[in-house]
Amino acid sequence: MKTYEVNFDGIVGPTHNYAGLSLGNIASFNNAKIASNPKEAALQGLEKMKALHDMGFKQGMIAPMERPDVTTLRRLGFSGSDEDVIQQTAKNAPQLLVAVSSASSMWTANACTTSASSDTADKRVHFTAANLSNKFHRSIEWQTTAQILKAIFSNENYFAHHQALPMGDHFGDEGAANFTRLCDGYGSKGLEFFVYGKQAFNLNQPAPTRFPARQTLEASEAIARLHQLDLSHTVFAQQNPQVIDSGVFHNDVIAVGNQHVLFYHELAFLNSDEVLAEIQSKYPGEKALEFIRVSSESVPLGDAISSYLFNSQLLSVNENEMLLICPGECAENPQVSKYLDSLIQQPNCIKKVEFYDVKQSMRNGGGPACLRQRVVLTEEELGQTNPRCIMDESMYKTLRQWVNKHYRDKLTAEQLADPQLLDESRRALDELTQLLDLGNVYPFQH
Ligand code: SUG
Repeated sequence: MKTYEVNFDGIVGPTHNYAGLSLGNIASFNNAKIASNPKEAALQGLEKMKALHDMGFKQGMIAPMERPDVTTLRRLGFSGSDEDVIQQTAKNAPQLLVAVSSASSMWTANACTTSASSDTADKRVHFTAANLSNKFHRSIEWQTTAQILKAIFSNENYFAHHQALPMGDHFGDEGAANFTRLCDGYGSKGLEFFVYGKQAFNLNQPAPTRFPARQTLEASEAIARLHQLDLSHTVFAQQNPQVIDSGVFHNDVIAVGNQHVLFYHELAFLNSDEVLAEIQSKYPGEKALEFIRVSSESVPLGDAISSYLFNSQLLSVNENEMLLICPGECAENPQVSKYLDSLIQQPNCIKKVEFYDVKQSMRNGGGPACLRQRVVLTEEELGQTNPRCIMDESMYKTLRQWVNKHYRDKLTAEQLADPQLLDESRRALDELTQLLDLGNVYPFQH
């Protein structure tokens, strides 16, 4: 049966802003407090989705969160009308208002980990919403994320949904940003490649010292158990602590894989040779794996991080050719651009590179690959997926109009206290749930 890799991109929410909330994410810190343009951010996201759809890829979308998150503010002791809650928070805890207003759910690579049905024992597609417990502003995403995932993939005969892992540092889970599936074809059995930042229960192991390790080995192991993955085809590898301390807060900032290809920076993994040998020996496919290693000499680590070269989408155009969708910043960086020119001349599968402008997202440390969750679906599973959440020409036009109608083109931290923003945002999301046929997934709808 035909099997697809469907990219589900996050629709950027109406409160997209720059708040410097993510320690260890250099772009988030560097751009803290500049004014954002939510309308432009959402349109940039839609353009990328539409471009992939036009190239013949299956493209889906995931709705944003209700923000500011008044429910969380109430849990933290603020009371009165919704307007009162926001005003009190703005006055007494402005940093908290900023955090509960983040549109960070747009980076759906972190929404969950997804396993393909050809890799799970019960032959269902499995989803675990990520607890994102390392960052407060992201730890409040998972409940709504889980609801939205259930509204897209509702048939339990095909789809299994798990609760997020327990909150706290020991089971810090950042979803598919630290997970790669390697396979001959999307429908074949795959190799599960989990990358973690530290071991939480074993403090004698290497770990970053400057910036946090957001994914633990223990979390990755729990996901593998929940998703009933075959451990003989599963690899758990440690990210190089040095790169985390340099600003590589997720593995997808330093490596990307697709089918039988792994494109990675030579500093990405601890004990790289052993990791690659284990992948090689556990690979269930028949194709020869292609490890495309990028040296520090070709692309220094700093350039890889600032350009987000590895946060690109690697897509199969046909049996033998792949396309790399890079952020525009890669074209602007002379060293990276030179490297990409040479990459497509080398004897490997990557034959074409295209650049997309996702600057609004990039300023918060989110490139093309952060903006999408990959879901491998057979034709039959795709037939069971909420059709309104799959992009087509008419949905693209509808969503563009929806963004143009509801979104502001400038937002600063001070404006987050404007009670009208909450109303605007709720009106927009209420309409969106109808457009995407999601039912009532937001607290304000209950
Ligand atoms: O979690 N940035 C996100 C970026 C996530 C990128 N995702 C992947 N690499 N898959 C984060 O650090 C910044 C928000 C702010 O500072 O306003 C933020 O949350």
